[in-house]
Amino acid sequence: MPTTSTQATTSPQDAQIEHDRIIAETEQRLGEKPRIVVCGKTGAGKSSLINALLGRQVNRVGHAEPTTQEEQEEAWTLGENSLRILDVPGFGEADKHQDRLDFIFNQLSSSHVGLLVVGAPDRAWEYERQFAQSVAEVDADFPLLVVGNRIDMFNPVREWNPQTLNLANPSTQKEKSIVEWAAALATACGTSHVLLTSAGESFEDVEGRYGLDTLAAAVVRSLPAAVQNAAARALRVDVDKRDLAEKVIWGASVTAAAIALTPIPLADCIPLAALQVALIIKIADIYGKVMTKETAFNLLSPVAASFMGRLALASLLDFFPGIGTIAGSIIGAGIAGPMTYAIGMTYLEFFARDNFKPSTAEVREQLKDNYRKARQEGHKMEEQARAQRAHGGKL
Ligand SMILES: Nc1nc2c(ncn2[C@@H]2O[C@H](COP(=O)(O)OP(=O)(O)OP(=O)(O)O)[C@@H](O)[C@H]2O)c(=O)[nH]1
Ligand SMILES: [Mg+2]
Repeated sequence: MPTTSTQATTSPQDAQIEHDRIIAETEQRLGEKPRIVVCGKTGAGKSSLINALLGRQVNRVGHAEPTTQEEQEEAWTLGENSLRILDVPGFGEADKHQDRLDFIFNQLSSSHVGLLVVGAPDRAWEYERQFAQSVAEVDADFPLLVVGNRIDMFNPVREWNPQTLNLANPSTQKEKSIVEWAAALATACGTSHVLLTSAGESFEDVEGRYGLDTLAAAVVRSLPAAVQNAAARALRVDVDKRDLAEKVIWGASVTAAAIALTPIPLADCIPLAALQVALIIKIADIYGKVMTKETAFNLLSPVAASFMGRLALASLLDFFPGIGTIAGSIIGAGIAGPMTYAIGMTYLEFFARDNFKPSTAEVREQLKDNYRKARQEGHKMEEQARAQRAHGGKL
């Protein structure tokens, strides 16, 4: 029976429409233009490749010595939309290697796709292997595309015709060398596929360029994965922030319990209020907001203000059952700890949702709920406060 090919044939126009759609959707979902960071050893041809992709000579290209010394971001127009592409100084120079890596790893969190450019016919891939491995360790799903550049440099060097190059069915010595090199490089970098390019001997060498459209298409195809990864990353950051905020709140609550180990009359609760103001400022800081003492203090109203005797004590008693009577109100460790904890958790919930100005009604509702939960931890806070005091821990 004759077999029919089921392979879809996509016209260049359809491919372009699809790319436009993916890029536009990515930008919308990320809330910013996708950013591609181009990394690799010095001399691999990163700057040359960017110039060729952009069709503009934006980056300085070197000859013998390391060239790019500072990062440079450019707009990369692809069809109707554009991406951002970042050139960074190369790694691999003994005295600067670690600094360069640190810089690149700092850029990863604000980038969406990485290109690891490797210059052919080099086979010393230890730096690249380590780099790809470290990226996977830092962010397992970060899309890192490995690009084998300068493939025109395989022997015989003069025999370079990008138009007739056939890497699907290699027959010439050059084609076979390229394919064998790419397979070994893929293994070294722990990837299944290497994109092969030639940026040309110089910017003017337009005829010598190879693989740039395929590279651009691969970058576009990696964008949906980049969106997913960015979302997962944001979630991880949120979890990290919450973890940190909860630790800070717990620490402040134990300190509050320690302050009140010798029960204090309500009227003398200034140290507690100060501690809670500091706590609010710290939680806001974790969520990226600079808050003044005044704002934090106002936020604590009506709760903190109650401590200072500014509001009716009745409202405080309403919030925190167990304080005692209005006349003889004193705050002990079993109250001060949970109270602080409830205040911290209440503002954490607001700040995590970007609400830095909750209304009094909102605060009251949350606070009551959180205080009920916090009281169950009151004993633990008091125990830790006593242990802290016994060990001479500072308040
Ligand atoms: N023949 C050939 N030469 C290339 C190719 N790509 C880059 N080169 C040459 O390789 C040298 C280094 O290129 P750059 O683009 O400066 O390399 P880089 O990776 O940006 O290097 P640093 O900025 O030092 O990190 C230059 O002489 C380029 O002309 C290529 O595909 N083929
Ligand atoms: Mg460069």
